[in-house]
Amino acid sequence: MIKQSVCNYCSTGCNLEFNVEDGKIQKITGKKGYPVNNNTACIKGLNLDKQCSVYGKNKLPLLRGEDGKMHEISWDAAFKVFATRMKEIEDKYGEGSSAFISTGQLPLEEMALLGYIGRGMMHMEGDGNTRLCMATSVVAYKQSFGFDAPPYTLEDIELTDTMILIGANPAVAHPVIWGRARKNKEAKKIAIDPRYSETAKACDEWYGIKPKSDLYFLYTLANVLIEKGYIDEDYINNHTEDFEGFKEHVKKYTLENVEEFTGISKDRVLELAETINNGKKVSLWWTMGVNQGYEAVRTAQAIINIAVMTGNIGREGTGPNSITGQSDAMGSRLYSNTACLYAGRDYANEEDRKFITEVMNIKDEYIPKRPTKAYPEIISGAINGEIKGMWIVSTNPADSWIDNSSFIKARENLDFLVVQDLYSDTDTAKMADLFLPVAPGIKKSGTYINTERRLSSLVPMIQKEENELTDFEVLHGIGKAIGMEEELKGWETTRDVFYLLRKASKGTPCDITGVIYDEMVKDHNGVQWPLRSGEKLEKDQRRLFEDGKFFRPNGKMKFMYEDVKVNEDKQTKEYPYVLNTGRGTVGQWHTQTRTREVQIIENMISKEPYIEISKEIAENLNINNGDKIEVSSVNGKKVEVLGKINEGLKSDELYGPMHYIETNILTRGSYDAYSREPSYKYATVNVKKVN
Ligand SMILES: Nc1nc2c(c(=O)[nH]1)N[C@H]1C(S)=C(S)[C@@H](COP(=O)(O)OP(=O)(O)OC[C@H]3O[C@@H](n4cnc5c(=O)[nH]c(N)nc54)[C@H](O)[C@@H]3O)O[C@H]1N2
Ligand SMILES: Nc1nc2c(c(=O)[nH]1)N[C@H]1C(S)=C(S)[C@@H](COP(=O)(O)OP(=O)(O)OC[C@H]3O[C@@H](n4cnc5c(=O)[nH]c(N)nc54)[C@H](O)[C@@H]3O)O[C@H]1N2
Ligand code: SF4
Ligand SMILES: [Mo]
Repeated sequence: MIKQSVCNYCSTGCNLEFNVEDGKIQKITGKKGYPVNNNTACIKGLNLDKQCSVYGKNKLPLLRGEDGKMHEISWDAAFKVFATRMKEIEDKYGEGSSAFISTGQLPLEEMALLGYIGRGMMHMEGDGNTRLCMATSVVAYKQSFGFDAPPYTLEDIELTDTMILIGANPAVAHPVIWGRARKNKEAKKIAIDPRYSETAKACDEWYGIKPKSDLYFLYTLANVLIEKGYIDEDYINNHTEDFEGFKEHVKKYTLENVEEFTGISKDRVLELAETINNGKKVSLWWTMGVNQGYEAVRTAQAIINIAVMTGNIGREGTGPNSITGQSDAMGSRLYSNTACLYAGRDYANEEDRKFITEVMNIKDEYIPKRPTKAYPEIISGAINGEIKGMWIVSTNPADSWIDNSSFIKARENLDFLVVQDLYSDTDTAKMADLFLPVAPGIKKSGTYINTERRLSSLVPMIQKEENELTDFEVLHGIGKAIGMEEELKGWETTRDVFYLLRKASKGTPCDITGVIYDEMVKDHNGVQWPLRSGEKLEKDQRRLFEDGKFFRPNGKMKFMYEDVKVNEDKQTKEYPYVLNTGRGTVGQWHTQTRTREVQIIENMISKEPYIEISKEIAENLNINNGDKIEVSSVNGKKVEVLGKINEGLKSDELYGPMHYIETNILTRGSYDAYSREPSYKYATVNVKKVN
């Protein structure tokens, strides 16, 4: 039997066809005709059948006993322990003394239920690993457009004539999207990245910018575009606010200083300005090289400003386009009840609260009064004793958190740590007091929203085994154990929750009241939000702002800007190099808990942790490719890893793939002021050859 479902790795949201016979997945292929990935898929999606096939065999929860070891207990006992211990913590330390940390990797129905139980019923703080990833784009779009609204449709990649990629490496991180870009042979492709990345190599031009100098560069570029009159005055006059302020602001970012600050010569800035002006359909795409920085929101907004003032928005092949990361990053940021009230609503808005109580049948006392503490504040709260209970759902902060030794410190001060994961042997799960095992995506149902706002359906491919529960079922078990059975009426199935969320979206920019699940999402081509009640789904590709109306009260986009800040982490004699970090290979997914199950990926990658060093560092320190090196960081930690020479790195640059725990031992805890997203891609370090 052939069944269709969405891949639950990255935010591309490829749909796959699973050939299932005798309760086993025999073959996986890209779904033909699906608007995202027509027939294609990457190595991760094609090996989705390998989930929990080697690891993750335990189906019953584990509780740490007095002997310090983990012991199997029944699900009922586990739910009881959860409820009792969390209640004890609230009684002893007060409201807000426990927190959950969740993910952009669960379907939105599970996220919504987690938000209801955690934030609503249990009064926890609750944030997601999306804070490590998309928070910058969320804040940038919200301030500029009035809503967290990425404007594009993926077809814009094929329609654009000028594609500018800023801090994005889709050749590795979004291979199917990159495959579509490569097909657009006419488009001029430009990569702005300190590294000569896989994507930069495949582009027509590479701007090897100094790390974290993008804001200076973009303001200078904007200044040149304005001075040369390469702007769309009609668009600016009719659809934007405070362009004059922005124009004044960027005047001080002159070509004279640009090379010193950014490493890019003034001629090349001029060249880029000409390219933008010559393009009829210019699109600017950004990912983590922008989002993970100490002035990231303003950098993302500088990209937005350039696209809008040149009239490159709301038309085919244009846009200031943030690409998301995790499979449901978009769903979790809008529908999880963590960053905002359901459907992008506001906790502080009385009308929004009232509407949610009515349509979702949630009592007002179960709607939080304010947004949560952000992830960094949850971790620092645990370190300083404010947070005593923690529930980690589908993320692995022991590896992925910035300066990750601070997570160990946080853990040491917790009274109770619960980890809910596929695997009991992740670095985080190994520290848990209570471990809740769950079924992998191939055994459950729900809805994901991909990078271009498309809803698609996760469909169970194979049956669960005895005692195996999905996250949805675990959440229900917890809800009942805390005495909220009555409140969960109407939330029985993922389908129930989807329809609650659909109702909650009414009248918002992400309105999905017109979505009919079985006619549009499941076994179909998916739907991009919005689709309002009564609207027909006429096109597979829909972009926002075609009418020039934005979501701010006056309908206009607002230019957001601020002075460039000095990077506090300066290169010194002691720490003369810069550690950049990010994805390593197409096959490796984050902290590798899942992709380690796929033998062909394992055969291709380095099992031993490594950090790449520049040719110059290697020569100066007499390091050969594959030698052991010690890397020490400004954060006071050091690691021993293999040193791999990468000629595409700047002379003072190192690159640490995030897939190995060692990389985040070295990163330095600094954050963007507005989004609180960690600045993962810059820490000063030193290197030594280990003899
Ligand atoms: N194979 C694979 N694919 C993935 C993932 C995975 O783990 N494995 N993860 C998914 C997730 S959650 C995400 S968020 C995406 C991330 O997707 P990307 O953001 O594309 O990936 P990264 O490698 O984190 O970073 C992109 C680039 O930013 C550059 N960069 C670093 N500092 C700067 C800077 O100061 N300025 C500029 N302009 N560039 C800079 C880096 O050199 C790097 O090439 O990938 C998704 N896809
Ligand atoms: N240095 C550096 N660090 C980074 C980054 C970087 O660029 N550089 N990028 C950051 C970014 S963008 C991201 S998104 C984060 C990602 O960081 P993490 O979220 O920590 O990475 P994952 O390995 O995807 O962790 C997901 C966990 O959920 C489990 N899991 C999978 N499916 C399910 C499920 O259905 N239910 C449950 N309950 N569990 C499940 C997996 O086994 C795994 O343990 O890392 C961040 N860290
Ligand atoms: S590109 Fe992303 S969504 Fe598509 S198959 Fe690969 S991991 Fe899955
Ligand atoms: Mo991410």
